[in-house]
Amino acid sequence: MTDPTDPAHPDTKLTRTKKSWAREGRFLTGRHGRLDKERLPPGQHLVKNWPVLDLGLLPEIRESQWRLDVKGAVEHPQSFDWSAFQAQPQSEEVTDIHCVTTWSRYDNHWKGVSTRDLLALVQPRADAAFVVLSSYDGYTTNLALEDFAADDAMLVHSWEGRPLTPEHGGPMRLMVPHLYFWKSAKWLRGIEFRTRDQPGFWEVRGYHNRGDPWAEERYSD
Ligand SMILES: Nc1nc2c(c(=O)[nH]1)N[C@H]1C(S)=C(S)[C@@H](COP(=O)(O)O)O[C@H]1N2
Ligand SMILES: [Mo]
Repeated sequence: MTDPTDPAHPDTKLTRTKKSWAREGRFLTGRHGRLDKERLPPGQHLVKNWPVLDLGLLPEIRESQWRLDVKGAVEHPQSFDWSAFQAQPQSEEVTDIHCVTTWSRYDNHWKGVSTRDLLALVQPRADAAFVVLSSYDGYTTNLALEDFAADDAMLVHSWEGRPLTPEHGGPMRLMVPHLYFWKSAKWLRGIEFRTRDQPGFWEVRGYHNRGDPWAEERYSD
C-alpha cells in the first residue's frame, strides 16, 4: 500500500490541478477580515446545489460494519459501533459550507454528536493539542484541538432531516463550519489526539494547515 499522505504518492488529475492552484495562488483576492454581517467569505460564490468533492473513491460502509476509533492522547479511548454512536447525546446545527474550490452553501441543517460531547467523554490529556482524522477512503486531515472543539463542530449523520448520503460521507462525517470544507472528513473512521501536529492529505499538497475562509487561508504560502 502506498501512503496517500506521502506527497510523492502518484498524482491524479484532481491532485495535479489542485496542487497547481496552490502554486499559483488561484482565487486569492487579498481582501481579508470580515465586515459586519458579511456572510460570503472573500473569493467565494454561492451555490444552491451541494457539489460532491472527494478523491473519487466511494467507500460503502454498512452500519453493521461501521466503527469509529478515538485514540491517542486521551484518558478514555473509545471504539464506537453504530448503536453506541447513536446512543451519544444528539445535537443539531444550521451552518454554512465554504469549499476551497470557491463554492459556498448556506443553511445546512445537521444532526449528530457535537465534538464537545465527544471530548467530554474521551477527555483529551492536558498535552493534547492536535487532532488527526482518518477516513475509510484513506483520506486524512489535521486540526488544532481548539478548532475541532468549536461550539458548532459535529460528527454528523443527518442532513436536512435525512441520513447523510454515501457521496456526502455517510454514514458519518465531520462538520467544522468555520474552516474550509476539506477539514470536514467524510466517512470518518478514526480520530487521533496528538501532542504534535501531522499534516493530512491536502495539507502536504500545498493547502493551508488551518484553512480559515475569512483569512483566505487556502494555500500554505
Ligand atoms: N474522506 C474524505 N473526506 C473528504 C474529502 C475526501 O476526499 N475524502 N474531500 C474533502 C473536500 S476537499 C471537500 S470540499 C469536502 C466535500 O464534501 P462534499 O462532497 O459533501 O461536498 O469533503 C472533504 N472531506
Ligand atoms: Mo474541497
